[in-house]
Amino acid sequence: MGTGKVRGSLLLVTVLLGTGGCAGGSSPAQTTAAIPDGTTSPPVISTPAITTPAANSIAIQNFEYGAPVTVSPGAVVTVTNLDSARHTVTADDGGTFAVDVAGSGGTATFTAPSTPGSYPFHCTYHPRMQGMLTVK
Ligand SMILES: [Cu+2]
Repeated sequence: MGTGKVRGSLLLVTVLLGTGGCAGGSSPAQTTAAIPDGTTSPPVISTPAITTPAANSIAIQNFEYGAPVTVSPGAVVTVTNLDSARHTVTADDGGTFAVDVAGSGGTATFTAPSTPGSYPFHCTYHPRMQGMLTVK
């Protein structure tokens, strides 16, 4: 216990001396370290809606229909024509569905068959254009 008291006195002296020495005003700059307390933005894991090809849609580009499209029975399918040329989406059977889509971003919609199955289609202007609509 006795030693503790002595230590305390010495400490007091040291502090006093230190204070006197700093009379010049050149006190060590208090490094006000910006403590990232509360400023740390929590990792926002907001999954940005991955823009998969819009559901129930067919995009025509470069005289191609793109990947086969699968839709629900009776779904409304939107066709977008990114070519400058006009195209159609015409069911090979001729009557299930058929839309004419203006070029340069034209769009059209048709209703998918209500019966599940695979419905190949083509473009009446460019018969080599072949696509596939799957209903299930
Ligand atoms: Cu075409």
